[in-house]
Amino acid sequence: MNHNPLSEDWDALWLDCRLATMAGAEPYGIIEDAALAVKDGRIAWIGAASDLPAGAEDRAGTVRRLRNAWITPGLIDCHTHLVYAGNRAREFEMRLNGATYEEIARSGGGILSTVKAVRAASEEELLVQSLPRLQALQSEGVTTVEIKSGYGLDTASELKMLRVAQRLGRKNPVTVHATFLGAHALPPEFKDRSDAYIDLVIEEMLPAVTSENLAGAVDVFCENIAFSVTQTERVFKAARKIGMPVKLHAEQLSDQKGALLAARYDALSVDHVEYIQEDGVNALAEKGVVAVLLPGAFYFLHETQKPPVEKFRQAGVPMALATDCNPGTSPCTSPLLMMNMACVLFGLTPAEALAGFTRNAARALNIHADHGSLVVGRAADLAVWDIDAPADLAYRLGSNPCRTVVKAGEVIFDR
Ligand code: DI6
Ligand code: FE
Repeated sequence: MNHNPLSEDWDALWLDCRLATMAGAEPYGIIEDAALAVKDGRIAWIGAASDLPAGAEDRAGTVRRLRNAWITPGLIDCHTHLVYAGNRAREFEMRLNGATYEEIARSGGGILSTVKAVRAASEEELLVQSLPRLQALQSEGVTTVEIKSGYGLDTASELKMLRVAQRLGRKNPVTVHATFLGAHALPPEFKDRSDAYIDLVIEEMLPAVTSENLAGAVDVFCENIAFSVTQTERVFKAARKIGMPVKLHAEQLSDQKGALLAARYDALSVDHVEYIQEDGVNALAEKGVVAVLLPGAFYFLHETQKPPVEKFRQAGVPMALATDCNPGTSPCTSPLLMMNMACVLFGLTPAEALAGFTRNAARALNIHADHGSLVVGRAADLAVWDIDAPADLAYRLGSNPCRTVVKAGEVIFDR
């Protein structure tokens, strides 16, 4: 790496590299023997090195030669619950020793055990416990992450979770998109009173979240073990009233027709969607709603119903991927493993898997005008990989070939 203090045109020039731009018609948008220049956190030049203007190296403050490494857009994890306290390894062990969900729930396990731990934790403790999960994502090239609330289930605890999510974004070189998921589960104090809890979500939690500007979207778990389509629509109506976009945990365990509702409310995404039917797929296609596939939960729960990938392809529904990092059904902080599972379990191609963590994940967060593909003028969020081809990223099991991560033009780690 050379540093030319005199030159001010570009902040950095990356040479001897290959680019998977994830832009254009080609699956990867590959540029071989490439060069990429960065200025003020944005991509200033991109293309074949042979097309660089004369004296390009003198125009760059820093020149980095990558010895033919690959550069992709920084990865975007568009669906996580990574802020939480405690863990659920004990119930995992109970399950593998034959305990039923009921026995686990009766012994205090399940989602409500995480709720109890989150309510008991201070904001600092939540931050300390969540930071390593964020850093693990960053070590695999993640530069943008979505983080949901949903383990507080009372106003103070939901706000606490979202403040932690926002602080993680301020204190670390990663962009955090926080999502309010108050309607994630029914808290014990509202047992058998789910409509009253939705009243609390709409009348108290949502106004408190928006008054502190703690979230940019609203999500609901629409499922027979969570909230109905009618209850979901009440939350969506409240979100629409204040101009907040919506997302939906939909059709994870059954076909509740949540995707139809989400499409009617122009949702950014519907997530899980293993049980979505033709009507739901067509509704998503009509409105350009992204289907976020979450292979981690499918695998961890030993599910058998797969999302209709071929129907999504034929209908032109963009497919994103995410870790769904959460202590109960997807204790995972590896986008690379998710890419592999999406290919092996769901039949995505490696190119679709990488698009799932780049341009389509960007679309699921409505940031695709600026992120998720390498195009001049867009954010210089980059991941540098020691791989032979982009397909390596979904091919490998358990190794991490990420060499360097760049956030807004700044190298945030370099192996
Ligand atoms: N679907 C899931 O799989 C997780 N939440 C959701 O809406 C489960 C969260 C947990 O078990 O802690
Ligand atoms: Fe989730």
